[in-house]
Amino acid sequence: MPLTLYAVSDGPPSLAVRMALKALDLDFNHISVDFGLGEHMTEDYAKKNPQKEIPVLDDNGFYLGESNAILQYLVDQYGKNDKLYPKDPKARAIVNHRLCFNLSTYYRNISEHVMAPIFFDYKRTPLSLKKTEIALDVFNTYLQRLGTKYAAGDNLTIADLQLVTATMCLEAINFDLSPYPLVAKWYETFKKEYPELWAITEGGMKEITEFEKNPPDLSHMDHPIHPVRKNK
Ligand SMILES: N[C@@H](CCC(=O)N[C@@H](CS)C(=O)NCC(=O)O)C(=O)O
Repeated sequence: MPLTLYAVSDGPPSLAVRMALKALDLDFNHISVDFGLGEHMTEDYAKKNPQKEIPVLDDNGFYLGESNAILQYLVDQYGKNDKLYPKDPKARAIVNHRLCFNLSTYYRNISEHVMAPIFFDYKRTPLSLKKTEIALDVFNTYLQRLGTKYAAGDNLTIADLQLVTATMCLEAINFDLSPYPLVAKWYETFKKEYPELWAITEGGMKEITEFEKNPPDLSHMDHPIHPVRKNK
């Protein structure tokens, strides 16, 4: 039985997993989860992922949430080689580090600044901007110190897939990356060298750009955490 991915079309973690499936040339059933309808908040969905988050991978009854874990599993289980997720301990440690950096800091801060105010009743604030700028500055420093073409080495790895989808959120709102020249260069290199992967993420970016202009109406949603914007 092929793999099944429960994904959302504009969600960076979902887009990173879809890029990995493409890079690994794996067939999969693509189940689009409707975030606006709260399809991920049902008890049935919680059987697949008690965190009620998207994406979820189903490999023949083996359910896995958390996009970093999914990416690691896909390469370990199905990769024809270990390029996307090297087995050498030091090379792997750098990939793991960048994945943790993305989850704890980079995407977390970008998401708070860019995504949360689009979907819910949050504002972009000087603090959310500052946290985003610090995250970008740190990423720029990592690129400078390692001195490689990609985030964890000279080859593309799963860390780049996550970091690219996070950076895409910034492009979606026309955020100026020029103060972070190595981030800007790395991002453009990825687009140029992996157009078939970028096309997947670009599709999500177009949706976010559209939502930035016309925020989605989620006023019907009863979200357990996020304040829902009430339409005027
Ligand atoms: N750490 C998780 C985050 C996944 C995540 O937050 N996904 C969003 C959609 S992009 C979600 O499901 N949010 C649930 C909600 O806000 O109700 C991962 O990397 O898979």
